[in-house]
Amino acid sequence: MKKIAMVTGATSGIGEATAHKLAAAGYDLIITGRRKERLMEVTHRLSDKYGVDILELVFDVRDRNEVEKALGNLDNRWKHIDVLVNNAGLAVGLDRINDGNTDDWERMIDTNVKGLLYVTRIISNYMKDRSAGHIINICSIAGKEVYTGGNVYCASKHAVDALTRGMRLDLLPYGIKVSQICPGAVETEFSLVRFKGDKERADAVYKGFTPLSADDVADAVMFMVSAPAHVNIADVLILPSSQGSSSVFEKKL
Ligand code: NDP
Ligand code: 8X3
Repeated sequence: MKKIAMVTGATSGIGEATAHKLAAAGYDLIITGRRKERLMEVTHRLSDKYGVDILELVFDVRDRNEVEKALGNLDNRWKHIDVLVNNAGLAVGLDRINDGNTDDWERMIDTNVKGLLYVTRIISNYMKDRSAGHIINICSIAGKEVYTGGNVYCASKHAVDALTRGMRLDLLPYGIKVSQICPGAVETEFSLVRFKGDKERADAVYKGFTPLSADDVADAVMFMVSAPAHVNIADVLILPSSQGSSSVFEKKL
């Protein structure tokens, strides 16, 4: 029987690259995101190229009712999820705490923490029923360190780091592996979202060094899912060679 992987936030960046590599490895896919057209494009591209079956589910991970409606009644064929990649997430703003925009804070906490929880609660029960599965959370170096202006984004990713470890303990008796990947700077739509469409500011983030690509992170996902059953690659910090910490870069400008 073919394996099934579910990737949240597969309309761009790391999620899209991960969906691509999983499809290339023969996984049937459940892909999710809010932008339906983008999801359809990904589906067409991957099913044409790799002949895999793809179920695309359009929902906002922040909306518990939408998540439950989309995932709560999957048919038996699609419930058989072997791998869940909790990738959907974002940073909004880089303001110091005193200047922080409370709407931005809520978007980050609701997406990165509560959204991940809503999805995980449902899918982990499908995995529990089969006593098998692998959940990979896309955390961040921001889940290990903090940087100026990173305050709430870093807190949300520190929460993901704590949840990964907590989930690993909780799901251990059910044979479910839980891992996380903590990337440094990856050139995706991440900074465009963080700076609310300001392309110049977003592009400047990646000037003067070679950032990670979404494919680099997807390769780490594939490394994790390809490990033998008795091996859990639990936590991977992956940085561009020119990045020393969350805020220290060797740039040639
Ligand atoms: P992108 O902006 O390219 O992709 C983000 C994905 O998340 C999109 O597919 C988006 O889909 C989805 N998403 C965002 N909000 C929601 C929501 N409310 N409901 C459903 N889906 C949502 O950024 P990246 O690929 O870089 O980000 C992926 C993950 O990697 C995030 O968790 C991010 O925090 C993390 N990360 C990124 C790093 C970087 O430097 N780029 C470094 C470390 C971690 P849509 O808009 O269609 O809903
Ligand atoms: C994204 C990386 O350093 O911008 O998680 O927070 S960082």
